[in-house]
Amino acid sequence: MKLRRFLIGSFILVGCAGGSTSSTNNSTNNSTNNTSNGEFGDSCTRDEDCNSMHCILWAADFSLHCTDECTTQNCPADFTCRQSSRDDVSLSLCFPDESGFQCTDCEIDSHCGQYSDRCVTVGDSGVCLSDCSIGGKCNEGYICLPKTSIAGYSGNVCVPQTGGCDCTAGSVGLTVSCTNENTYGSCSGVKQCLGDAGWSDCSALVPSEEVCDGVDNNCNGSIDEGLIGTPEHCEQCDTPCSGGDIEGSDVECLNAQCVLTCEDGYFDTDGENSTGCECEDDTESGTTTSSALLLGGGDDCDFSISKSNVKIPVDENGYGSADYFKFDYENPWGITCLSYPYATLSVPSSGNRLKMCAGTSTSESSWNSDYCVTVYPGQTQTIDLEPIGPGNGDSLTFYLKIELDSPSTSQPDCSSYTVTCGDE
Ligand SMILES: [Ca+2]
Ligand SMILES: [Ca+2]
Ligand SMILES: [Ca+2]
Ligand SMILES: [Ca+2]
Repeated sequence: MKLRRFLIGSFILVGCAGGSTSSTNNSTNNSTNNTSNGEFGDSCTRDEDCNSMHCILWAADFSLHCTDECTTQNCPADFTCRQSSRDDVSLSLCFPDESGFQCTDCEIDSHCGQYSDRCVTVGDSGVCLSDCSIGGKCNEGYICLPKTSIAGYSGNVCVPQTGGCDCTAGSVGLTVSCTNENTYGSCSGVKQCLGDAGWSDCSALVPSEEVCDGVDNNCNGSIDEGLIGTPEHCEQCDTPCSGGDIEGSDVECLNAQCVLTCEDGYFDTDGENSTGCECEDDTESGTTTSSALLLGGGDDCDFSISKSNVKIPVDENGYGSADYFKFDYENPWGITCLSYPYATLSVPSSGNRLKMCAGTSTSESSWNSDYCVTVYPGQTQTIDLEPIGPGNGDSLTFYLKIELDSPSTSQPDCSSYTVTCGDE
């Protein structure tokens, strides 16, 4: 009974049209496909998915497919024209020959699925038998006979030729529906009477945990549910999204496409998912004047301090923050030393156009715009900073800000520039 109620529950959830399913072992293979053009045999989830407006449950793969209306036995091979429901005789549809219920135990009609199968007393107990009111067509081993169901319905149903659903020496070849059930689900199939040897094994799948393999392993009507479309099975089974295990990188699968996202401070500058967000911005240079990296200081002529391995990464989604540096300058006592502090920026030819400005206050708004340079890729530019009066021992702290000159037109880049401060 568990299978029947599960079938009915599933059917109501998806809300499709009614009718009686029947199918043989191999009946659906030729007609089933995974594309969804709404044609006969195409997968569907609701009536509106089908050109015919009829989406029904097929027992063989326990999933929903489009079918067609019929009036006589003019359905494709391995399909039978049956009434669509027990209560509505006006609509007939093509159902797979194997219903999933034939000769299974029942007490009431609804135990025999959502369509037109009936629960009929055969021998001492109730069994499900398929409706054959249209053209009297039954599977091999069955004959279409008038019967009255337990509920009192009178009509033609497919009755085993041997008179019962039991497997006896006289009913060799009788095929009945069967299920394999376990904690993972319930799969339906058929078994055949082998005579004295009893029933064959049930042809149904043994339900198992759903794995990504194109098969409905747990027979719940969905193939690879919860797996296809994940980063491990993004476009199809076993096509994992790469790069997610790289520091600063995350990947997700959106619409069957691997999408790489970078954490703050990381950039995908090569556009390759497999390398993740391979470009990490330096963190030492500071992002404001007050957090500026101290390059060092000089209290004598002709000093020079350089800092390389600093960068402003750019990728398709954005760019790193501006870099701030500072250095201390003290004019020596000797009046022969000319105080000409400077700052130099060198941009590699593969880099973006950068801008460097300098000032002597932590308040950028007070900086003199004369102390700015724009540096093109492959070039070096110098700012000659404010001289300090000779020989008086004054000292100053210079601040430097380096940023993209044109963020909107900058190209993906992870190259490092070099900044130098000193006195000539
Ligand atoms: Ca499944
Ligand atoms: Ca599967
Ligand atoms: Ca990358
Ligand atoms: Ca930086």
